[in-house]
Amino acid sequence: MRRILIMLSLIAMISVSLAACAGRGAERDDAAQSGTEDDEIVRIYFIPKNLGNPYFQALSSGFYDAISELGEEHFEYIYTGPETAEATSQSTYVRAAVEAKADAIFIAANSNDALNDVFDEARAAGVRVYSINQDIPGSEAHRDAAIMPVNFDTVGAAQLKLMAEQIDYEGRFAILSATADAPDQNFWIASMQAELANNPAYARMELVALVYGDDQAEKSAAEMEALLAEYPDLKGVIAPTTIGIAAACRVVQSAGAAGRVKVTGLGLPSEMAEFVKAGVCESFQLWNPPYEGYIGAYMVWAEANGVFSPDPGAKFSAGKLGEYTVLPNGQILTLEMPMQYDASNIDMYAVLF
Ligand code: RAM
Repeated sequence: MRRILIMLSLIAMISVSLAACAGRGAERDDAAQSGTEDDEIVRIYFIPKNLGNPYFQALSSGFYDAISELGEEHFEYIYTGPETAEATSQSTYVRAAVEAKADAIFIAANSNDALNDVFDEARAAGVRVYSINQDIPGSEAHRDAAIMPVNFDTVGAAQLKLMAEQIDYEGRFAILSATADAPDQNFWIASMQAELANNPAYARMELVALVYGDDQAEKSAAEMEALLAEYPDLKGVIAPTTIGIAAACRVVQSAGAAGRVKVTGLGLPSEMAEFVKAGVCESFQLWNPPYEGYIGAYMVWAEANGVFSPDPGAKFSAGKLGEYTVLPNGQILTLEMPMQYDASNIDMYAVLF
């Protein structure tokens, strides 16, 4: 490698021009301005749904782990994205990554299809576009592959079962989601609705509301407060979003409704530990967000070394996690099923993510 360029601080780019960024992000500006692009540096961009969500910071930490194992001098890693998660809010960030000569863009898209043209432009410019944290159902032809946290077909049923167990398979419940366009949320919610309609075990449960907190803590809390006010007999809430579940727990706790209104969903153990210990949340699920970034960095490294291209059946080695294979649908599954957390294991995971 001719040149050493390390980008390993937690960089939150707040300007599309890449001019304003924190800490060692300044190194990136110097390199861009000096025009000393180095083709041997593997340049990875990760664009989350929005900044300020600890879930995506956890995912991002996996990129750092892999990069430090593989040799920081070989990589430039940029974590950049919009402040809010509207459907098209990421397009300018994708374009900026292409401008900056990214080798690979990992993106947790805010829409199933709003970015298709931008992805096509990026790929036409020779940049790999990888979905991460989720796929873009119906638009798979516009990305190269997708790193999935788990097999998404398992999530809706697992979440509904968890809710059912907590409310004894009976009563009214609601779903508190993220944004209305979120591909991952909508996929899981559709599975929950199908399961609810078709599985007789849930015949005595009624889904009374589906509300959106936009993955913003305040809006999520306001939606949760409205649910409590509107449905005094509400037995539970599924919030399949880490921001949503924590906000819902906080509201239920301050309303003195812990135990009466069960909260479950997908949460970060580090944020949920206090609520599990206070009895506000019995159990919830997630997976291992850092693994996704870790696998992503190894995948790009394998391609840079000429031993991988993202085609169905292709395999690559992801360090301590072993070998992964691209499935026929272009997905790579980090794990098969969600993991479950409760008082018995929360401390162990809370220190990790
Ligand atoms: C939130 C985001 C993310 C989802 C997790 C579970 O942080 O909505 O997309 O995967 O929750």
